[in-house]
Amino acid sequence: MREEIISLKNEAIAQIMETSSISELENLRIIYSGRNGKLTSLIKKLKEFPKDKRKQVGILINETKNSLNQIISSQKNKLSSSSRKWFDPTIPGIKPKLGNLHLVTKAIREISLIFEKIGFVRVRYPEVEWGYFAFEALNMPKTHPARDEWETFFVDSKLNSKFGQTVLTPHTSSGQVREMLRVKTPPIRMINIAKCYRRQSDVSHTQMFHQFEGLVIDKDISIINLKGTLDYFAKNFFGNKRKTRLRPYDFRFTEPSFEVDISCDICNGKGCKLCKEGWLELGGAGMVHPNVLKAGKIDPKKYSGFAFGWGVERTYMMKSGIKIPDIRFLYSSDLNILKQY
Ligand code: FA5
Repeated sequence: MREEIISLKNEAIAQIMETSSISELENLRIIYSGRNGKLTSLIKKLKEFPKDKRKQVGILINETKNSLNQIISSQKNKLSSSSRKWFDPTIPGIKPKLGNLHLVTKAIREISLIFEKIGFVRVRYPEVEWGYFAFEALNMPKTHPARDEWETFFVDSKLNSKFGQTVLTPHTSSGQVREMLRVKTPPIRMINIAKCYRRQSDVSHTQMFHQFEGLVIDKDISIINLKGTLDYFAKNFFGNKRKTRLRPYDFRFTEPSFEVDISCDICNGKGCKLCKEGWLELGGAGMVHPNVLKAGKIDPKKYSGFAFGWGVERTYMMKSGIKIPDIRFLYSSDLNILKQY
C-alpha cells in the first residue's frame, strides 16, 4: 500500500508541474484529491486493513493529500502570475477612427450659408415630382423637344389629367412654380438644394447628382441683380482669382438665358479630360420667363425675377485646390479616394 501511495504521489506531482492553465490544474485536483478522487478512494479502502496498520496508512494518505494540495496551490500562483498582463498607463491610447461628412454634404452646407447671408431662404420640394412642375409649368409643353435634354426617369406611366406623369425630378427648377404658389405675393428669395436624376454617366455626369436653385422675384429685378448675385457667390466660394463667364443659352423657362462656366482648376484653364477646353459648365441662369410667373400666379407686369440652377458636385470639384478629376469618384464609396479631400 505504501508503494502504491508513493507512486500515486509522484505521478500526480509530475502531472501538476506540467500544467499550463488553471483549468488543467483544477482537473488534476479533482482527479487526485476530489471527493471521488484517487486518494479519497484509498481512504475508503482503509477498512480492509488490520487495525494496527490502519492508522499509519491513514497518516500517509493524509500527508500525501496535504502535500499535493500545497503543490497545486503554488503551481496555481505560478500560472496566474505568468498570465497577468502588464500595461504602461503613460503610453498614448489608440485613437478610434473618426468619420467625416461626405464632400457633397460639406458643399451643400457651405453653399447654403453663402446664400443665407444675403437673405435667401432654404426650401425643399419633392424628389418624386409631377411632370407638370418639371416641364409644363416651366414653359415646356407636352411633346416639346427641349424636354429630351433632361433625360428623365419616369416613375409611373399613369397619366394625371392636370399634372401628367410622375418623374424623378431632373432639375431643381421644378421647385420654382411650387415656391411661387406657396408664397403667393413676392418678394421671393429661395435657395432649393436637392437631389436630381438623369440617365447620364461619364466624367462630368452621374445619374444622381445635386443642384442648388436660386429664385428671386420682386419689383424691378433686373439682369444686374442676377450678375451681382452670381459674382458674389463665385467670389465667396472660389476666391477672387478665379474667372467665371456667362454664355448665351436657350432655356425655355428663362429669357434671356445663360450658361455659367468657371476656369478649370484641374488644368488651370489649359483643357483636360473633365473640362475639355479650360472652362467647366457649372449651371444655367436667366431672367424668369413671363409664362413661368403666370404659372405661379404672379403678375409679370408687376414683378420680374431671376433664377439659376447649378450642379453642387461640379461646383465643389472646381473649388480651388480640391482637384477631383472625375465626378464619379464622389459616389465611388472608395474611402481611399474620399479621405484625400
Ligand atoms: C438645368 O438643369 C436648369 N434647370 C438650370 C437653370 C435653372 C437654368 C434656372 C436657368 C434658370 P442644366 O441641364 O444645364 O440646366 O444643368 C445645370 C447644371 O447641373 C449643369 O451645369 C451641371 O453642373 C449640373 N448637372 C446637370 N446634369 C448633371 C449630371 N447628370 N451629373 C452631374 N451634374 C449635372
